[in-house]
Amino acid sequence: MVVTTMKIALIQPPSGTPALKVPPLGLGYITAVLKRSHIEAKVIDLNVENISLSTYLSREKPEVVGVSSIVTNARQALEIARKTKNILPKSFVVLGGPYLSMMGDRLVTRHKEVDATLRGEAEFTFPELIKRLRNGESLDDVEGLIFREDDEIKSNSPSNPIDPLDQIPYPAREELKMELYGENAGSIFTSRGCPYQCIFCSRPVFGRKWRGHSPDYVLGEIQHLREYYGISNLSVLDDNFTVDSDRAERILDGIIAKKWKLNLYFWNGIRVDHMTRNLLLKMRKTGCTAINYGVESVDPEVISFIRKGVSLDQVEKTIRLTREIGIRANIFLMLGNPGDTAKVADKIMAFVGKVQVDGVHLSMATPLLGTKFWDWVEKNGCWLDYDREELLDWPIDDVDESYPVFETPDFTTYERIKAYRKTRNLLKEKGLLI
Ligand code: B12
Ligand code: SF4
Repeated sequence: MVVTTMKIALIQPPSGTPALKVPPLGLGYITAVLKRSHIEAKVIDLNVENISLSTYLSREKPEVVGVSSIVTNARQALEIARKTKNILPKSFVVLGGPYLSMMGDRLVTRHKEVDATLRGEAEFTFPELIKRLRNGESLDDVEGLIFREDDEIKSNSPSNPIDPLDQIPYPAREELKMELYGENAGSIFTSRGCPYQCIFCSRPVFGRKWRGHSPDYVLGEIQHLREYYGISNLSVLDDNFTVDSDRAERILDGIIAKKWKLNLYFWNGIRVDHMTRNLLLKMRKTGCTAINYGVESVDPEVISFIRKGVSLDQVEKTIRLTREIGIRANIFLMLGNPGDTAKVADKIMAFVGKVQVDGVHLSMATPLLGTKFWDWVEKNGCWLDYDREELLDWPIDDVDESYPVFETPDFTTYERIKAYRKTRNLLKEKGLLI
């Protein structure tokens, strides 16, 4: 397909409830790299913008429509692709993001409304794709691309993780409606990837190779957020902020030296075994108010089974230390991991009774394609009525109505739902559910 003029729309699909009001940083990074080459793209986040997509498409007629997707908005992403093709049959529709990055070639194979998917980090591959489309060149070696050509599906080799990370510009937040993101407007990535082996964790985009931005890059981005958007709530979204503790300390030292008043929140989970008194004290000094620790289970056998690589002793010690230093210690827990039984509710409540935590984020354990957890269910569990081909019914797993997608002989569907609801209710009664 040859596209001669290049009008590009990048769309973040709506995610249903709860609404996701977090700036789409992935689209922001891509837009920033495009801008460096003087290519414009219009970013539309349907979670916060009240516009009719059909009207927009009919009026503006973008030639390339890129749609971002995670597993919970995959259905909406495909719906946007369909709508686009109905209104603009000649447009080139490409999907990106974590969902399709774990799906292999099955989306392009099954969905004629999707011309291509672009797996992995796309700051360099997407501009390359645009260049090829604009010049009518072959798409054969655009890394990460899976596309349809004359009814044949072609799958190019994957792209490499971007390294060094500082070569990418800050996300083009000026192209986002930053005023609509409330306290999440200050979301930031200081690193990508994680080298650990937790069996449930899907890292289809950032992968296992950890890469950190330099402290100078990070401090510059925080300064930009403060100056241009008046941000004081800073949410660090890294998969693993503390892999390089020296780098982490230098970032914190920089914030302290600049005397910035920040409400720093380590939102996406920090490993308890990476925490030291020194790091915590520095976090406190920067204005850090809360840390979410990725604990996942309070059962030592389950922790070992899911290869979290920490001990309950470390969990308890780090939570105590965090609270002692004056930072709220929240924990992420999953219910229904390999090894869990109907007793899990009691175990969780006994744990939170013994170890004072400030909050618990409870999820129903749900396997993502490509993980060892998925393979374990294939071998040891029994899938319930669930779309395993496209994962379009993947349950949002941290709400009351969540449901299991598999059961095991020693932890049945009924028991899973009962234990999940019971734990959530008990945590709610104690004011601990976050
Ligand atoms: C912020 C975040 C959230 C936020 C908002 C999500 C959002 N705005 O989409 C919140 C808190 C709401 C959230 C919730 C959930 N999340 Co979340 N979340 C993240 C997190 C930490 C960061 C996302 C992000 O901004 N990344 C940064 C940017 C730079 O990366 P990116 O978006 O992937 O973009 C790059 C590429 O993917 C690509 N790309 C992206 N879009 C597009 C579009 C096009 C056209 C192209 C070509 C390329 C492209 O280029 C970008 C630059 O390289 C990721 C973890 C991670 N490491 O990404 C998990 C992650 C996306 N979440 C995940 C999950 C499972 C969830 C939950 C289901 C968990 C739960 N407990 O319920 C819920 C869903 C809730 C719901 N209602 O739907 C998974 C998704 C797995 C998957 N394979 O789809 C991830 C990957 C975490 C993980 N390791 O498992 N999440
Ligand atoms: S859960 Fe956290 S520590 Fe484990 S592999 Fe994923 S990002 Fe790394």
